[in-house]
Amino acid sequence: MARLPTEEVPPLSLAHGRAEARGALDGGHGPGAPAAPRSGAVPHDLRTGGLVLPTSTRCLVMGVVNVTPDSFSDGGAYADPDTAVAHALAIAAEGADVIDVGGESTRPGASYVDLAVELARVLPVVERVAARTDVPVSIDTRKAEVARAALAAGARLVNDVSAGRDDPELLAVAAGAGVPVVLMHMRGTPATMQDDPRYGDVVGEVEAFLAERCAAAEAAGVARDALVVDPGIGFGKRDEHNYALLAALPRLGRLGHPVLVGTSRKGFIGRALGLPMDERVEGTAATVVWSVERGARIVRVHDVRAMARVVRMTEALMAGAAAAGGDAG
Ligand code: HH2
Repeated sequence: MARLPTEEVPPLSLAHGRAEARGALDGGHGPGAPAAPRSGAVPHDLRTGGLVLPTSTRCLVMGVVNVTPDSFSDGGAYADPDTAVAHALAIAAEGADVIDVGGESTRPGASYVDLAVELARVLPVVERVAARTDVPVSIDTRKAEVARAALAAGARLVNDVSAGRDDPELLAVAAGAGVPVVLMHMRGTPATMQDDPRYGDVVGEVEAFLAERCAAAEAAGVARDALVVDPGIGFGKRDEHNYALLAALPRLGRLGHPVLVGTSRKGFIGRALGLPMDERVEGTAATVVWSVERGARIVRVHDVRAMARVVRMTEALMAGAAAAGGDAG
């Protein structure tokens, strides 16, 4: 791996206090240098509400809080607001850098959730979590009205799996609030996306889509350095498409924005290992190592404590390899 000149590598900065703080790699025993992604591309940081999310220097962990009865891996577990708030605070203590709250399942086959229902699910949770932790809350929604209300309630990022296509007003809402936006690739809608997805060149098509959605977001007033791109693992993709996109993360990083990867507990892991939903933590860990090493700057995960450690260890290995001058073999 080529080493970045030191002046191109900004110092590690913490956006906020963390229970499992990255704490200079255990009191200085680690290699101490920030990890350079394999692609060599250094994405920008994200700024929101006075916080700097240091996506130029490390991979952040986005912890999932699904306030839904039907999400694919944890549906119903946190549907009650008290349970959802407690879970959000628990994953903050486990090392989440961002808490992603969603009130609509986007699993394959999921149907549309009414605005009033989605608002009633997420708002009490966003409000209470934002009041009780400094860890920024992101709102996982396709609806401008939900984004607007969640931002007013204290959310500081918007995560839109439709990349601003389902409700074009969403991009203007994010622009007005001056918050980062995750733009994700999806083929079709959750209801139909797994109906025989086909691509001629999945990487080229996803890359072109993300570039076009970034341009659309900028045209709507979103700042360039507020954009995050996401290949949308499992969203209108066969396993071979997921693998091709995960192999192409360095190329997607060259779009110039932090790349978010959401593999956690997804079906392709279950199919690779022949394991059910509740036994996919090791498979998820493998995908997180892979993604971090190929430049992902946010991983969206359910198992925060374990994956925060996986990310930190992967970055320690990368920094150690860079300090040693690359491949030792
Ligand atoms: N995956 C899910 C939901 N939101 N957002 C981004 N940016 N990237 C992803 O890969 C992603 C996402 C699906 O996971 P989950 O939230 O656990 O399930 P459900 O959609 O069924 O609630």
